[in-house]
Amino acid sequence: MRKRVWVGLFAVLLGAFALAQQAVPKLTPEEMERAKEIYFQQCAGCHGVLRKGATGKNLEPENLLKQGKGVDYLKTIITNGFGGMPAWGKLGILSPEEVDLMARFLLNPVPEPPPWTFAEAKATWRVLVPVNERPKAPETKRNWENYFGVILRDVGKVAIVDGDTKELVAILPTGYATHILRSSKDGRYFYTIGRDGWAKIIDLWMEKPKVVAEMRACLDARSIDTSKYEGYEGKYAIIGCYWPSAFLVVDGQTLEPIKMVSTQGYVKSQGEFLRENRVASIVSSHFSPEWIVNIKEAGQTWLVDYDKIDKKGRPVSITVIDTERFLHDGGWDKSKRYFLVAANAMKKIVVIDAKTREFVASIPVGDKPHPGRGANWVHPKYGPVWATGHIKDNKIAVIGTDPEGHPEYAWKVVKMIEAPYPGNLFIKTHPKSPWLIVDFPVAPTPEANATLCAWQKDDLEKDPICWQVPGALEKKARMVHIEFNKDGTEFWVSAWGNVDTPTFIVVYDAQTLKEKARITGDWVITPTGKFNVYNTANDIY
Ligand code: DHE
Repeated sequence: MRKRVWVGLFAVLLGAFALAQQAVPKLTPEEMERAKEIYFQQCAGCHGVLRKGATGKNLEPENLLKQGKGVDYLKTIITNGFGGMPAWGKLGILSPEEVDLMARFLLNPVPEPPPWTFAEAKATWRVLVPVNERPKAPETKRNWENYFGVILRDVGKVAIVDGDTKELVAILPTGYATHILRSSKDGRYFYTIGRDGWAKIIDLWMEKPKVVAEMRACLDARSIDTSKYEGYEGKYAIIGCYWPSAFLVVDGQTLEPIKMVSTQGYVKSQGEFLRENRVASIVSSHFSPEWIVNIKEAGQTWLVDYDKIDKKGRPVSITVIDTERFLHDGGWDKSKRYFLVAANAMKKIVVIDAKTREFVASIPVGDKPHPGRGANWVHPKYGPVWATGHIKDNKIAVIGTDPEGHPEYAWKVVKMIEAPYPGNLFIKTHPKSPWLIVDFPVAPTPEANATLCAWQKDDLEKDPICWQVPGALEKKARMVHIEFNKDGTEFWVSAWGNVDTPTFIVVYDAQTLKEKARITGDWVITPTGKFNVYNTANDIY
C-alpha cells in the first residue's frame, strides 16, 4: 500500500517535472536577443515591457502557465490574431519561425529592461542647425502651412509633402518607427517622436526642410508636444516615455534636455506600485502654461506646469488627478477647453477641464475606445459633439461636449453608431466637410482593412457610405489615419503595407468623397500617420 503511494507520488512529481521542462522552452542566447527585439517592436506597446498588460493582456509566464497556455496555444494566437491584436503570422509580419520563437520566449522569465539616465539622454543631444543660422522668415515659396508630414513607419523616415501640389518636398530620417508628429504653435517646426525614443525637430521654413536638432529621450516613447500657451510658444517641448516610464522637458528650439521626471508610482495614488507606468497622450493647454499628461497604468492625468521650469533647479509643479486606468489617446473638444482621453481597457472616455484644471467625467463607451484625437462637429440636435471609434467592437460613440449650451447631452453618449466592422483606429472630420470618416486597420479581415466609411454628420440615422479602396487588397495594405488639408477641401488616407512594397496615399474630395489624386512613388513605404501643418498647429479635428 505504502509502496503504491510512493510510486504514485513519484509519478506525479515526474509529470510535474516533465510539464515544467516542456512549459519553459529553452532559447539560445541569439534566439533570446532576436525575441527581445521582436517583442519590443511588435508587442511591448500593448502588453508592456514587463508584460503586465494594458491595452493587451497580461503575458507574464507564470500567468500563461497557470492558464495552461503553452507553445501551441500561443502560436495559434500570434498567427491568427485575437480581439484587436493583428494576425502577425497571417499578415506575414512574423514568419512561422518567428511565431514559434515568440511563443517560446513568452514562456521564459521576463528580461529586465535596461535603464536610461538624464546624462545618457543629454549625451545624444545634437543641434544640427543652430537657432541663429535658421531662416528668419520662410525661405520657401511653397504654401508650407499646407505641408503634410507623412510617417514612413518601417523605414524610420518622415516625408514632407506639399499639400497643394502633392509633390514630395523632402524625406528625412527621424528614427525607428516614428510614431507621431506635433507642430509648434506657429506651425514652423514639426516635432517627431520615434518608438525608439529619438525626438527630432524639422524646420519647414527652409527651402528644403531639414532636421535641425535631435535627442534620444528614452528607449521607448510615443508622445511629444510643445508649449502652446500665449507667451510661451515654442519655448519648451515635452516627450512622454514608455520605458523607462518618465517625461522629459526640453528646450523647444534645440531639444536640450532640461528636466526628467519619473512617472513610476501607485495605481490612482493608492494601489499597486508600478515600475512600468507609461506616459501616453500629451496635449498643451490653451488656458494655462501647462501640459496635460496622461499616465497610462496608474490611471492619472498630470498637469505639468512649465511656467517655472528652467535649468536652475526651480520646482517642476505637477498636479495629479486620479482618473481611470489605461489612458491612451485623445483630443480636445471643439472649444479646446475640455480634453477627452480614452481609458481603453476600462471602456471609458475621461474628460478633463483645462480651464478649472479638474476631472469632469468618466463616460462608459464601447470596447477599447481609440479616438486618435477624435472628431468634433456641431450636431443639429445635440450641439457640439466629439466622437470616438473602438478597436474591439463596431461602435462609434458620439458624446455631447457642451455643458453650457446643451447641458442635457453633455458628457453622455448621445448616439452609438454601428459600423460594419470592428477594428477602427482613427476617426476624423473638418468643420468644412459634411462627413465623418472612419478606418478599420485592425479589423480581422483584409477586406475590412481596405475599407473606409463616411457618415453624414448632421444625420447620423442615415446609413454610411462605405467603399473598398481600389488597389489596397492587392498591396496587402490597411487603410489608416485620415487627415484633412488646411482648407478642409480634401482628406488623405495612407495605404499601410509591408516594408518591401511601395503603396500609396489616397486623396479624397471632402464634399463628394470621390478620389481626387493618389500619391505614389518608390518612397511611399509603410505610410501611417499624416499631419497637416495648419490643422496640427491649431488643433483642428
Ligand atoms: Fe499609436 C497616437 C500609443 C499602435 C499610429 N499612439 C498614439 C498615442 C499613443 C499611442 C499614446 C497618443 C500620442 C499623443 O497624442 O500624444 N500606439 C500606441 C501604442 O501603445 C500602440 C497601441 C502599440 C505600440 O506598440 O505602439 C500603438 N499607433 C499604433 C499603430 O499600430 C499605428 C497605427 C502605427 C504605428 O506607428 O505603429 C499607430 N498612434 C498612431 C498615430 C497616432 C498615434 C498615427 C497619432 C494620431 C493623431 O491623429 O494624432
